[in-house]
Amino acid sequence: MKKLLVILLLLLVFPQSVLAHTGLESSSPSTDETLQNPVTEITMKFNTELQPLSTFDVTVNGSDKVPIDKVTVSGATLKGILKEPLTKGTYTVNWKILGEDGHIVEKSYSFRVDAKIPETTTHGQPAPKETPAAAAAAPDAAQSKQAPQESVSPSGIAAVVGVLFLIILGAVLMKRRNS
Ligand SMILES: [Cu+2]
Repeated sequence: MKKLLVILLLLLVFPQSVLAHTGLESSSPSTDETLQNPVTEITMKFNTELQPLSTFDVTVNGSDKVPIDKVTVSGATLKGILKEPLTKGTYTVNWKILGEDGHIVEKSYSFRVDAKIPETTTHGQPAPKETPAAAAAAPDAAQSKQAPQESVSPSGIAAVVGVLFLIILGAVLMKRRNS
């Protein structure tokens, strides 16, 4: 009984261990970014470590899935290499991660790519090469901060209700024993 009360007390003192889920901190490409260069990989940084089953997929213009070669999880980073570079369209990254606390969190964000694809059918003439200046000007790999958009999930509410129930149950049992 004493042990149970200690656990309940700890849950009350550190409620964030029950309520705070893992969330996306930054990504490359970032949310709503428009890129002028083809995108070859997607990297997401989260605010806690991720568990191995975490993954994501990418859709283009709200429908077709884009093939991803490999998704890797390393610490708090989720990274995927695309089979073919993304060149034109609105891409949506749908991530589904297993956080440090064992909760599944799933959300999505979008970015746009409007890359100039070199012409290859100009009668033997080589395609115009991109100048280094143009390449440097592209806002590639920007790690921009995002406002946390996390909401309390039903599992978080269930955890709080469960804890409250246990406290009331504990109090009732204690009272019975004392009387
Ligand atoms: Cu959680």
